[in-house]
Amino acid sequence: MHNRRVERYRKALSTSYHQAMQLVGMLDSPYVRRVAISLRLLGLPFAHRPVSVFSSFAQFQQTNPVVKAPTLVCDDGVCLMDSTLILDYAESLAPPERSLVPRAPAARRRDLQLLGLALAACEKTVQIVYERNLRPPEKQHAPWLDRVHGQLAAAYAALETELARAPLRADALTQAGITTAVAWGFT
Ligand SMILES: N[C@@H](CCC(=O)N[C@@H](CS)C(=O)NCC(=O)O)C(=O)O
Repeated sequence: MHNRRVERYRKALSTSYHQAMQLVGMLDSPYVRRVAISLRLLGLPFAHRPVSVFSSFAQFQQTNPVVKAPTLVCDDGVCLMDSTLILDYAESLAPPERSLVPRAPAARRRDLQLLGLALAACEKTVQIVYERNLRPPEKQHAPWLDRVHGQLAAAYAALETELARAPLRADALTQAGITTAVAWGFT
C-alpha cells in the first residue's frame, strides 16, 4: 500500500506527468487559487493555464464543456472539476506527511467546520459578483442581494468567532487555513 503511494507520488513528480497535469482557470477565482496553493504545498507539479470562464468561454469549452473553474486535466486527459474534489484526488497522490487534511477526528472536524464557512464566504461573494456584473442594473434583485450579503456576513462572523476562540496554527497549515486566507483576500 505504502509502496504504491510512493510510486504514484514519484509518477506525479516525473517530467511527463508535470507536463500533462494542468490546472485550468484564473487565479482570481478563489477556487482555482486554493487548488493552486494546495498543489504547490503538496509538492505536486502542474502547469497552470489561466483561461477565463467569461472572456474565454469558447476556449474553456474545448477543455471542459461544462466551463467550470477550476478544471484539472489529469495526465491521461481525464477532467476533474470542483476544487474540493480536485483536492481530494491531489491528496491521494501526495505523501501522507505533506497532507493538508488533519487525520484525527477532532482536528478533522474543526478543519471541516472552518472550511465550510470559508467556502460559503467564497460562494456568497461569487453570487454578489455575478448579480452585480452579469445582470443589467434594472434586472438586479435587491432582496436577493440583501439575503446573500446577510449570509456572507454570517459566514465571516462565525469564522471570526471560531478563530478568536482557537486560532489556526501558522506552523501547521491545513486546508482550512489556506481556504480562509483565500476567501478573505477574495471578498
Ligand atoms: N464549488 C465549485 C465552485 C467553482 C465555481 O463556481 N467557479 C466559478 C469561477 S469562480 C465558475 O466556474 N463560474 C462559471 C460558471 O459557473 O458558469 C468549486 O469548489 O470549484
